[in-house]
Formats: sequence, structure tokens, C-alpha cells
Amino acid sequence: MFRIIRPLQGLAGVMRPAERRLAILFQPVRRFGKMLNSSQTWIAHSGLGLGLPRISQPKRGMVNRPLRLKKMPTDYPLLTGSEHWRRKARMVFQRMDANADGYLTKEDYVSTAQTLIDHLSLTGEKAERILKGRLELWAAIAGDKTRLSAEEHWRNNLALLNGVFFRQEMYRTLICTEFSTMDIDGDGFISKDEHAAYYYSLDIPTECSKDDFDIMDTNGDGLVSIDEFAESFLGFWLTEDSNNIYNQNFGHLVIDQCD
Ligand SMILES: [Ca+2]
Ligand SMILES: [Ca+2]
Repeated sequence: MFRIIRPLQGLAGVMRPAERRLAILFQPVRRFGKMLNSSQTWIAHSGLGLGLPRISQPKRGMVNRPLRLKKMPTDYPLLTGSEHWRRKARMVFQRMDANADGYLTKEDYVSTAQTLIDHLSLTGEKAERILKGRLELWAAIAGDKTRLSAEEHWRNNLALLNGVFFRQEMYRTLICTEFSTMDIDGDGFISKDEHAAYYYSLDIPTECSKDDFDIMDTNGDGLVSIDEFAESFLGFWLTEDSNNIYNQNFGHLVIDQCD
């Protein structure tokens, strides 16, 4: 099993807050240098050469243990980019395109983060963590691009998600970063209020939050753990089944209207 990598220490202490917000504390991408075994050879390498997977190490509030997954990312078939899957990707694009100009930019991610920060009157470390998490998600998908069209967005996602780097390593840090942007108080769980606030920040009707939260909360304890979140994240992004229970889940997706 892989382990969640220890938090990155360093620059935060010597930078001014404004610099810290914009700094991307990424470590160099680890090249995938080992031989693939036979069950992994079907995985495309396409995510490796695009300059995409610059992703930071998990920060505070993250679990320092392997994710407990019923199904590993390598167990999901390669995505084909089906119409259904692209529809999901388009909806995510629309949710993230805060100014609705048809392109995703860093400013969209800053804007959605700021909406959440203002909505909950967050200050200090909490506000900075939310902003930094959103910027890391942007950097992970944008690579060296400054803006993405809807088509570039789904194509980048498809390449990233089918890449061996994502399927074997990067999924953990991406899931942790995404989880961190929803776990606002950093207690290691997403509460119903945190989930609703996340929806609010992406202009998703908050009345959809309860049902989507309950789908993720598989043990019914009223909280979404990172393991429960990881199942929904992978179920959403790595399946093309129109009946998958997580199609209307995973935070920033609502297909059409919730009922
Ligand atoms: Ca929490
Ligand atoms: Ca739970």
C-alpha cells in the first residue's frame, strides 16, 4: 500500500501572506521509473508528458495513512471519453467557471474560494488554506496553461486520469487536496454544513447538498471521512457508467437538477 506523504515544510514561514497565497509549493514531479507489471501495462502514460501533475504534498488535516479503498484506481478500466463522461466533465467545468466566460483560469478558482471565504467569514489560516487548496487544484489540471477551454479541460482531465502517474500515485494527493478544500475546519471530516458551504461556493443549489452528502456518507455517521470521499471521487471520475451512484456526487457536480 502507498502511504500519504508527510506534509511539506518550508517556504510558508518566510513569505508574506500575499506571496504565500500565490506561491505553489510544489515539489518536483517524481518520474515514474519502475517497470510496470502485467496488470498495469494497459495504463496509458499520457499524464506524464503533459506537465500536468504538479501537485503538492498533503497538508494539515490530512490522514497520514493509506486511503482505505474498496477499489484501487488501477482497477478501473481506462476511460474512453464517452459522451456521458464528458457531460460530467463539462458540468464540473461550468461549476468552476465562476465568471462564465467559457474559459477556466486561476482567477475562477480564486473567485470560488473567495465566495466560500466570504460566505463563512473565514480569516487567517483557514482562509489561506482554502485559497491555496483551490490554486493547487487549478495547477494540477492546467499545468503550464493560463486558461483552459471546455474541450481542453476534459481532454486534460482524460489524459491525467488515464495516466499511470495519477492511477498509482497522484490520486492520493489530489484526493487529499480536494478533501481539504471541503473540510473547512480541518478536523478530518466533511460535515453537512461544510458540504453545503462548498456547494454554495460553486453556485450549486445547496438544497442538493443533503442527498449528495448522504450518498457519500456510506456508514451513515453524519460525517464524510476521507475514505468515503475517496470512493466518491474515484467513482465519479473513473467510471463511465451512467448509473454509478456517484455521478451526482463528488462536490462540484450536479447533473441537471437534483430531485
Ligand atoms: Ca470538518
Ligand atoms: Ca461517514
